[in-house]
Amino acid sequence: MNQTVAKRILMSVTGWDPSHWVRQFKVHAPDREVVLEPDGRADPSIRYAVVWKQPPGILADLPNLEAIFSLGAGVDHIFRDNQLPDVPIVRIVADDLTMRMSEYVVWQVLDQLRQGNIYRAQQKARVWHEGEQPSARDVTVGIMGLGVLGCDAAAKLTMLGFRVAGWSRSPKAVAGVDCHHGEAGLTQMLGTSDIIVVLLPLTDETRGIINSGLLGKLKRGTPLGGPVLINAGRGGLQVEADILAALDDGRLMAASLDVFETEPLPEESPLWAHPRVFVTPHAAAVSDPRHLVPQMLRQMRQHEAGQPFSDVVDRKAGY
Ligand code: NDP
Ligand code: OXD
Repeated sequence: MNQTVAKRILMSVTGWDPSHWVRQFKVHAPDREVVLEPDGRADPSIRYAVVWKQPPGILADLPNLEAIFSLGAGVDHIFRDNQLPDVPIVRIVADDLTMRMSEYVVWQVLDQLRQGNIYRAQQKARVWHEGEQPSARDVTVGIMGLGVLGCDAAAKLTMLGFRVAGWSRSPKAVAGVDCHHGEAGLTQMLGTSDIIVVLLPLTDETRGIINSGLLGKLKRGTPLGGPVLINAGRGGLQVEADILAALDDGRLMAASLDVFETEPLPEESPLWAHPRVFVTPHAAAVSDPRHLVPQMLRQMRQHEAGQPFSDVVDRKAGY
């Protein structure tokens, strides 16, 4: 096997254009050939697969695959394939992506605090009216998912003066954050938070977690006029019919949703036109190949030098 063949990478991407990624691999590793699926299927020279929603079964057919790299921080798109080979799955943990997600969270939280929705409507109607102005110190933000992204968002919100709580699967201690875990911990956090930010992975345990039961546990009478939901985790975490019902019966005042049960969000979804819903097209934190390709290549080189991969997914936990 010659050097070039030994360093082949398969890219399998559904839903967006992989050309920027291929270009970055060419710039940073001209000695590694990137093969775009459907080419490269069952190719014995492929050592790494770089994927976003790969067709099920294709990875199991690669006889010499050594690792799977996710093009996102989330890996639920990989686990939709139930014939995965037993090789490490490496996900994205990168400052660039983390900063983008915290920008989105801070943007949405501040827009709620400073009543952006109301002032935009007033401007449209040429209305000059100064509303109530709650302070960040009066507002508690509860973050579901205290991982890489949740912890960074928590630190930035704390710096802005918000009270911050968080919920994770295992018990945690995070400076400046009122940490919770378990069912009872979640109930407590929901009942004491004014804004809920969801940064959970989609797993068997978390699927559909944002449902009528959870929305019924949200705090009443918050300084913002009602509880607010911000979901930038995954659409599969939420039951959209339950969110709409909660918006309409007053359990929820507003929602910022970046992710949806079906993506792209179908044209007929009532979420598009709801006056208290802010929709973004799964754009909270984009994976930028300029930053992420060099990081993946570093991991490949480390592996080839006999070192373990970092940011490896726990298959049993599903994230
Ligand atoms: P991490 O794996 O670092 O953190 C996940 C957090 O969720 C951890 O705190 C974990 O708990 C907690 N968690 C997992 N399962 C449960 C559960 N059953 N009950 C309670 N807590 C749970 O992930 P990241 O922070 O890097 O990313 C989070 C998610 O954000 C990704 O999986 C992805 O879906 C989404 N994402 C969305 C993007 C977008 O553009 N919209 C961009 C990037 C990511 P513990 O600490 O105990 O392990
Ligand atoms: C991710 C995403 O998981 O962009 O990184 O959704």
